[in-house]
Amino acid sequence: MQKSFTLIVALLALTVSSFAQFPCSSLFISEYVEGSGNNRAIEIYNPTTTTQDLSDYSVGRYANGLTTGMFSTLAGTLEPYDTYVVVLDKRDPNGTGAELPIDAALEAVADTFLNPVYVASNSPMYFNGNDAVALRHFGNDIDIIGRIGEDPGTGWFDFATGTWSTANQTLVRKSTVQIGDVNGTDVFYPDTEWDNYPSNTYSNLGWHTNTCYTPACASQTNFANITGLATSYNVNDPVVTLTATPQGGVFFGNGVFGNQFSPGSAGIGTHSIVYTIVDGNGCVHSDALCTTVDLNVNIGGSEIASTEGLDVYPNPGNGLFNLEVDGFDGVISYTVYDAYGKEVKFGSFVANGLEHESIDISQQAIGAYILQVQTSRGLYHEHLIVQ
Ligand SMILES: [Ca+2]
Ligand SMILES: [Ca+2]
Ligand SMILES: [Ca+2]
Ligand SMILES: [Ca+2]
Repeated sequence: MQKSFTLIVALLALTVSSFAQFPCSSLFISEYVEGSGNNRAIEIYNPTTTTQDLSDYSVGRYANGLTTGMFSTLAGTLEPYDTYVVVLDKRDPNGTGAELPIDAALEAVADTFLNPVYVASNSPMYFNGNDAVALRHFGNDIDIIGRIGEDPGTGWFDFATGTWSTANQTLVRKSTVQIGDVNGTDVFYPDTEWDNYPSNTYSNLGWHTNTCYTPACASQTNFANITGLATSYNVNDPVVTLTATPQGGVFFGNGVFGNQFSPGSAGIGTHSIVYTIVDGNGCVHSDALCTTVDLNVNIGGSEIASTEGLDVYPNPGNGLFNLEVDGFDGVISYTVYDAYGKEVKFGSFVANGLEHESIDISQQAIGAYILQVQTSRGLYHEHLIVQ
């Protein structure tokens, strides 16, 4: 009992201390600009599905190894998967020395400007490489660049090569990072979560690529298309190679083997051929086309316009069909083909008024057949179903 109570308390403590620190659940810093002169920017990214009230957030720094920070509260809102670019407010074109204006390209991509006047005790955006920079939510650090309480000299250098750092660089958060670095006291290597760009690079500001974002699958209609399928085939036609865009999906349907469609294997009838592909976001896309496979009938004569006076019953049946002809004269011949175009029955008789002819294909397999009747008035076709 005591043990389980302790466990529950420990679990509760763990839950409280890591509140809101789940992937894709909190804002984080997606870009950091520490350039020449006064060129400074922090880009914030919203990886969540809801609009965030930026007045709950602040940005700032722990200067030169200090453990007390200075922060500026933000304002406005930030839409899901959007960015907010905070830039140091030095825009006076006549400024020189410490008042040097920021580059025009940086000014152009700002969503807000902060700290126009340097005040030693309150200058959050005046970081210069050796200051831990942080994003706060309700006064709590939720993402920290650098190490609070440590002055690294120039800046924190990358572990892999030791050739770049938090000074005179633009750092872009790797797209796979889905949560801020909430631990501001451990060793910091920028290359763990950041890619580096030359000093005064601004072209990545105002947007961020991140794996928290998955586009709605429904927004991608007409993504998959079957391109290599005719609307009709004869049953004796050769195998067809199916094609579709984009490549990499799979085909399904009667007569489909891999990317090959065999009209003969599909058999007589209408078949739905489906192409399915999964895109890079895990969205499933499909395209379906119908194709009809028919018998390749080469006997002359035109189809009888009206089937009045011709009937076959019972159909579907057990293989014993009655062909009824009424009002026809002369020789009537009939042929039954199976689904692969093979003749399985032939017969003929002389009609004189009302006639009944028995057609027996009960020895054939269950399936679909085609009955072709040749009369003095033309041809008549009907599907026979043996079940
Ligand atoms: Ca500093
Ligand atoms: Ca600098
Ligand atoms: Ca850290
Ligand atoms: Ca960016």
